Amino acid sequence: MPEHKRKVVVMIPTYNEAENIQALIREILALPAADDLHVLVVDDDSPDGTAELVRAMAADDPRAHVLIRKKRRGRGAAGIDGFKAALALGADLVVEMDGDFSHQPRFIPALLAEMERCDVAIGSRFIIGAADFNRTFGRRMITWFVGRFIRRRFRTSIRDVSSGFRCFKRQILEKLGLDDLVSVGPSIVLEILYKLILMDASIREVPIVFVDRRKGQTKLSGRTLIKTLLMALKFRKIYGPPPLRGSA
Ligand SMILES: Nc1nc2c(ncn2[C@@H]2O[C@H](COP(=O)(O)OP(=O)(O)O)[C@@H](O)[C@H]2O)c(=O)[nH]1
Ligand SMILES: [Mg+2]
Repeated sequence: MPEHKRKVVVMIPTYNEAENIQALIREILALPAADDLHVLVVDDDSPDGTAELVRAMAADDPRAHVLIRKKRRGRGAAGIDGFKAALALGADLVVEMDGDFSHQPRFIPALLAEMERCDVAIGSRFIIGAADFNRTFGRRMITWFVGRFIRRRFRTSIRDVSSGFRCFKRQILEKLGLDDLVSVGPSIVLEILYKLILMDASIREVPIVFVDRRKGQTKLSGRTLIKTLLMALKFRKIYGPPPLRGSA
């Protein structure tokens, strides 16, 4: 057992999650945890008032925080600002997750427990004990094909390469070079994974059950998906090729 309570910041990028966010924060902050749990919502000035709802909670609970970004919108840019803000809050561990209940708070304790053994724990849909539920068949197929393609390209045996439900050690985020990341959109998830592979970070997967978003709508359009894949093709050029699997 660590002597001091680890400070854990759960970082949630949001765009129009007013229908989900308050219930989600309440569930996270009610988790039984030996750690000092905080939630940081990174909202891109959502027109539906997501940020105001979080601000109201933050006024009553010092463990709830909100960062409002008024500049360029984007899941990636928000994530980068969110990681930096989480480090500034003094986080020992940073969890990233979606704000729509697809990533269920009940899996956070398993991610945190795994951090005794790794630098990064990924909430995975594709290992024993996990499941990818309630999405359309088409969406599941896309995730599967993208995963197959990315695994080869990144030369990794990680099963769920596109999971955005992950926990990071502070030290690994500090080493990652957050200022140099190029993704503005959802390709950030893949870009960070690629950099972790190049850094030879120790990564472990923890089974989760992924469910469809509870309320509201996805922001991932077909166009964004294609843009994300095209970005993923560039990482080898930008950062160099991945090490051969099994090499020392
Ligand atoms: N800050 C911010 N968050 C975003 C943006 N786009 C999506 N998100 C959030 O990223 C998470 C995943 O997005 P979602 O639309 O559910 O994508 P999907 O799960 O791939 O269908 C959710 O919490 C969204 O609110 C954005 O442009 N800015
Ligand atoms: Mg979602």
